[in-house]
Amino acid sequence: MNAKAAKTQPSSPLDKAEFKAAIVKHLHCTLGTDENKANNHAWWKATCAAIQAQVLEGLRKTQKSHYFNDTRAVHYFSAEFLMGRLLSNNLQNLGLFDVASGALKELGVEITDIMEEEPDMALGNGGLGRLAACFIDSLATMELPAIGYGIHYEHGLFRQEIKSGAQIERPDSWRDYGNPWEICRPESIQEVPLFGYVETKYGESGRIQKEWHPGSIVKGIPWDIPVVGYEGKTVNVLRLWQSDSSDYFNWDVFNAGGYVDAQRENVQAETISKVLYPNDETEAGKELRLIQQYFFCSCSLKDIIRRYKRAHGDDWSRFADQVVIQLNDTHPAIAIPELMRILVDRAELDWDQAWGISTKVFAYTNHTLLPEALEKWPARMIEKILPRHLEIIYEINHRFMAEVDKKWPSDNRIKAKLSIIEEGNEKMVRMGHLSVIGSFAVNGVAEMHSRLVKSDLFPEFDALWPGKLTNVTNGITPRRWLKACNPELSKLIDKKIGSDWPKDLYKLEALEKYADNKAFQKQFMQVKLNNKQLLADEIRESLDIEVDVNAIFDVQIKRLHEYKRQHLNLLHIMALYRRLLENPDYDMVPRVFIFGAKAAPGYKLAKDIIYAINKVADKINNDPRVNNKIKVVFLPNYRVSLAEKMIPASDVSEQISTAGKEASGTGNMKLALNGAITVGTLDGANVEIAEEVGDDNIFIFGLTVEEVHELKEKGYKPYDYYYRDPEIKAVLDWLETDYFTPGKPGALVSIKQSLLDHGDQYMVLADFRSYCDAQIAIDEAYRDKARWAKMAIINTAKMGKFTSDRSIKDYVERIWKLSPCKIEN
Ligand code: 7GP
Repeated sequence: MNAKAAKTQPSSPLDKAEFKAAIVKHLHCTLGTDENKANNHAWWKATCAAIQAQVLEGLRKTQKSHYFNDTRAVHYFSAEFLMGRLLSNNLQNLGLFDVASGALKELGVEITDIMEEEPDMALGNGGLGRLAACFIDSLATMELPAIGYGIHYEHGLFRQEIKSGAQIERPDSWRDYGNPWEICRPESIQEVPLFGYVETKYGESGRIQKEWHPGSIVKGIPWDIPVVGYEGKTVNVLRLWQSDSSDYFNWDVFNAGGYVDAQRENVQAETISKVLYPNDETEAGKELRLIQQYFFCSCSLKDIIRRYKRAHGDDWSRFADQVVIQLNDTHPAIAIPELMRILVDRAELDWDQAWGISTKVFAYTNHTLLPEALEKWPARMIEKILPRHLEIIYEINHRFMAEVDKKWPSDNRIKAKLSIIEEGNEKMVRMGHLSVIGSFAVNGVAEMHSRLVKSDLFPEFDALWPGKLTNVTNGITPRRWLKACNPELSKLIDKKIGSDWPKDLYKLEALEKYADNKAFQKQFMQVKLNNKQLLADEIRESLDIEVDVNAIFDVQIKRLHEYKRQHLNLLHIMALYRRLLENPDYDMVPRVFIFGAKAAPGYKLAKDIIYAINKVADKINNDPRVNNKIKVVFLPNYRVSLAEKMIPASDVSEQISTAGKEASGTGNMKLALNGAITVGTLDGANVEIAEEVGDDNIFIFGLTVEEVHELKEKGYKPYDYYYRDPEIKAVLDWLETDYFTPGKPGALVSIKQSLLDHGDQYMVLADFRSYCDAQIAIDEAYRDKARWAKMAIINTAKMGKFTSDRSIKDYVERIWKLSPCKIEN
């Protein structure tokens, strides 16, 4: 190949001149505009198109290599993928960020400006969805054959506006002006049956045959988002299904006369993938949600089987060697009876053979112990939408009950407890039980959580199948959560210890020996200060609030939920405010309390807490007596791209859930990686973070899980704390006045009621004093600049364990048994 031909190879990394030419070409030929007319949006699109050309070449090679090597692959089934923006991440992973930014600069465009044009892909609620996004980044980086399967929601998580302090939900329209990263694949459309009835037939051999006559059929259209691994070798895909009406008319049902009624069950096909349910850790229980779950599982399974058959025809004996499916919580659990249906009714395998395959294919991750999040579907609803699946679930349960009977003969209590079917007024199907029974491995997401999954949630399952329940501690991708979001710190680290840490995060430990080094401390804290300045600018622009960058930036960012206890943070802020009013000389380091949180639209108290934070903020921020010692900032519309700005600028990371309630947390890892010090309970992955950084470099407070249990047993009485601690009483009573809501007394009273009259389920008052003490310790530590810098550096240095590459390595070695596949040119 001559030199010129080599240059035009789209897969060879572009230099600046070529990149410039590519952007201009796309401006002209893809967007039909030119350099003089283009606005930032057009520049953004042209830049994405220039990158996408490279990415697609990588994708083609990856798919070819996987096909020719006939690789075993993991299929990550998740109703949520919270991807955020892709431009900066793809550039970083391709090693093209500086080239692109230089090329754009020569064209008179700032890359940071056009990055702001990209809408977040907010196809998830919170932790579970973002974890899926970090995992597919790691899978591609580690050159592992993997596909993410999910739903192509037309509207992602709602956009949050704050009006007079209250949350308003607005539709999210991330695709209104097109998404430059996705490719539609009409050649891989699938059809999904719904409703109808099941016919029982008797075959020649006397074998009972079941035939499902669906009442309606919808179409699943796949959209592929390329997932670029770090250093750009493997490009996997995230395949998201969009629903549409099918061209297919169901004569079968029509002709069945009496069942013409089934036709009326028709859901509007397009509505299936219209919106993401905005509930985080609460089960929605809505028919459309079950249909969404079945829709994407059915499309994905058929897609997997189509690919398998291309290589192996009708020989099912190798299916479980080639395919492993990870269920991201129970949302995709309906895939278990769906695969059974395909194997038994369609492929005509006998039940035991089919079950043998199926239980080697599925593995299940549990993400929460909260009872309100454990999915249960009315049997009646499943029967209506998926009549054949209900039969299969009953059959699975019937055989499982026999196994239980062998282990615990004639023990009806245990049978009732373990059954997939919960008997009661209304028969319910427990998706968690179905998932445990249908999977070969079940994992929790942090050591402590997995221990509680075994001891509290599924103890009998653990006894029945020792070793099936296990732990894989969560992780985060350091490519997005340090390299891309904190370029200044990344460059400082590169200079100090070399640049291979993004693929081997334990390398950061080499920073530890500089933790006491004055010069390095100064550089490290200067980067923090610069990041704080950027966030301060953002706060001024979006809220017109001035914050002092020398104050402690104290950050709590996560979904709004009582168990996460944003209101504990708020009560402490009110207590500080009160101390300042009583004693203007009250000695404290100035602090900016920063919140970001969305509340589920139907979660009244969560919305009340947002309102309270905003009302308290208004008052404090405008009270001259506070003398700028406290500022309270609620940044609206918390999302991935906002997290990327807040995390590098944080000094203190609030991880203050009631012990035993936060399965893992992953924001805790992101903040510590960027040098924020955690104030936290011994909950979720905080426990492991404390182990890594050491007790001197974290502020732990509050009841332990055991103490929470004991206190519950003995009878927790929140009023005792109210009467015994005058500060608690004062701040709670304050909520009842109209001090923060002039003219509207009682507007904040629901918070007080939840903590006193409704029993303070999450033990906010029990932990209040110990939390205040931890905050005083933070204040003291911050005054000692060298001590604080050292703590911050050690936090960054000790986050090696929390790379999602380590989580994926654990999954691969212990559950998935995958091997990497080198990508050939
Ligand atoms: C979250 C957990 O609350 C969080 O602790 C964990 O870090 C994260 O999953 C990833 O494992 N759970 C959810 O986001 C969720 O929606 C309900 O759980 C099924």
